[in-house]
Amino acid sequence: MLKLYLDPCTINCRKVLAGLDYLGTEFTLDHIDFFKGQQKSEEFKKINPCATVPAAKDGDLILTESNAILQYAADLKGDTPAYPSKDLKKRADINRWLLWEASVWFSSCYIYLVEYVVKPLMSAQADQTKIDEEAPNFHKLASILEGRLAESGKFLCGSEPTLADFAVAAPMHLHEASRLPLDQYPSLRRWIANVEQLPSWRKTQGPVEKALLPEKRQSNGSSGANGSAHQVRADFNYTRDLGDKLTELYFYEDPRSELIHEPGDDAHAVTVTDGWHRADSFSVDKEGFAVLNFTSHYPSDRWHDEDHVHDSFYPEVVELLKQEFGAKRVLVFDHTIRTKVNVAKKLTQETNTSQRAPVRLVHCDYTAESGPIRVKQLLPEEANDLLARRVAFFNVWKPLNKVEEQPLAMCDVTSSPPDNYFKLHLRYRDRSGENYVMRYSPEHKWWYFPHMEPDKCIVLKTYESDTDRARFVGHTAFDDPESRPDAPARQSIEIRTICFF
Ligand SMILES: N[C@@H](CCC(=O)N[C@@H](CS)C(=O)NCC(=O)O)C(=O)O
Repeated sequence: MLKLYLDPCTINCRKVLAGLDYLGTEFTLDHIDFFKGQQKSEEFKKINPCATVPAAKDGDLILTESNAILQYAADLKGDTPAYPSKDLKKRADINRWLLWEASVWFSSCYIYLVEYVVKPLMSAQADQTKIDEEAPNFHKLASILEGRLAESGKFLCGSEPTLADFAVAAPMHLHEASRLPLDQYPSLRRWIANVEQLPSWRKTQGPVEKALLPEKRQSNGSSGANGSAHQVRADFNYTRDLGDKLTELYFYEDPRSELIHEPGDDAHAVTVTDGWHRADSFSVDKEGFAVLNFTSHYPSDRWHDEDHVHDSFYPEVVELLKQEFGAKRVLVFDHTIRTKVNVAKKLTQETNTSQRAPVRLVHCDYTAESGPIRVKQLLPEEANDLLARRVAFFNVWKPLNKVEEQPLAMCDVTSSPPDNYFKLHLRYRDRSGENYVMRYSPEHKWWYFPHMEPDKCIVLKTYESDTDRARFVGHTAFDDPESRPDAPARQSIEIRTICFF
C-alpha cells in the first residue's frame, strides 16, 4: 500500500490527499509537521532530500513531487477518466496543466498566501510591495486559465474532474483569505466553486483552515448557546425555497429533469455541537432524536446478506423500539447499508437502495402526507385502524465501525419550526414520492456524536402523527473537519421503522 509523508495543511499535500480520495486510493499516512519544520529533519531528508512535503513510498519506489504522486496513484488504478491511459490527447492535456501548475501557477498564488495568510498567522505584516510586484504575473496566468475555463465546461479538461483540477485548484485553496484577485475572471470563479463542491475537496479543507485560519475556526466554532461544548464548523447543503416552483429530484433520465429545481443548492457553514456531554438527555419527542445503547448479536461479516439482516437483525430493532418507546407494534420496512464501496455512486444513479453512499442533503425522509401514505402502502388492510391511533416513523442509525468520518448530524426540532421544512418531490420511473428538505435558518441547532462506536445507535424521528411531539428531524451526513485524512470510511446501517402505539 502507498505510504504518504505529508502535512494535510500545505498546498501540495492537500492536493495529493484530495486527488487520492477522488481516485479511491488507499494509503497510510506519516504526519510530517510542516510548521515544526519536520520536513527539514535529517531523518526525513533520507526520504526526500529536497526537504519538502509531500513524499510517497510504494515498496522500493520513493516518489516526491505532488503531481507525480497523483499520476502514479492514478496509473495504479488503471484507466480512469481522471487520468486516462488510452486517450493520449486528453492525458497530454492533463499533463500540460500539471506542469503549468508546478512551474508557474503555484509560485504566483503562493506569494498571496504567504503575505495575507502565513505572515498574519506569524504576527507579521503583509508586504504590499511583494503583492504589487506579483500582480501583473498573476493576472497574466489567471487570464490564461480563464480563457481555458470559458471553453472547457464544468472542469478544466471537460465535464468531469481530472487530476488537473486538483493540481490547479490546490494553490488557490484559501483564495478568499489569500485575497487572490479573481473579480475579473467569472469562469475561474465558477470553476473553483465546482471544485469546492467535490466531496474529496471539502473533506480536505478542514485541516487547511485549522492550521492556517485558526481565528476563523475558533470564532465560528465556539460561539452559540452551548458555552464550551466541543463544536466544529461544516458546510451543510440546505435548499432554497422557490415558492411556486417545485423542488424535484429525478431518479431516471427524463428530458423534464433539465428544467427542474434540484435540492441542495444553498450551502451554509453551520456550527455542529458534540452532544456526548448530554447524550442521555436527548429525547425523540423533544429534540426529535435520542442516543441509545444497542449491542447487537448480529455477525459482523453478514451485513450484505439481505435475507439474514431481515431474519436476524430486524427482530433486534423491533425489540429495542418496543422497550425504549413502549410501541405496541413495530414494522421494520427497509434498511440501507452505507459503506465506502458505495461512495462513488451518485444519489440519482442508485439501483439498489439498500447500499448507498452517505447522504449530504439536509432532509427528512417523510412528510405529513407521505407518512400515512406509506402506512397504507405497507399495511393496506389495517391502515385505517392503525392510523386512527398514534403512529411514528423512526430511523435507527447504527455504526458498523467506529465513526471516524462522515458523521450524522441532526437539527434539533426545538430550533426548527415546521415552516422551515418544505417538500422535495422524488420522481421515479413508475411513481413519485416526497420528503422534506429545509431552508436555511441561523437559528438551527445542530448536534452530532463523533467517534460513535457500534454498541450505540441514534434513533431519529422522520414522521409523527401527534402534533404535540417532535414530528420531523432534519438530518445529514457531513464532512467532519476534524477527521484524519486517512480515517477509515464510515460504515453504518440505517433501519427505517414504523411504530404503532
Ligand atoms: N514541487 C513540489 C513542491 C513541494 C513543496 O514545496 N512543498 C512545500 C509545502 S506545500 C514544502 O514542503 N516546503 C518546505 C518548506 O517550506 O520548508 C511538489 O509539488 O511536491
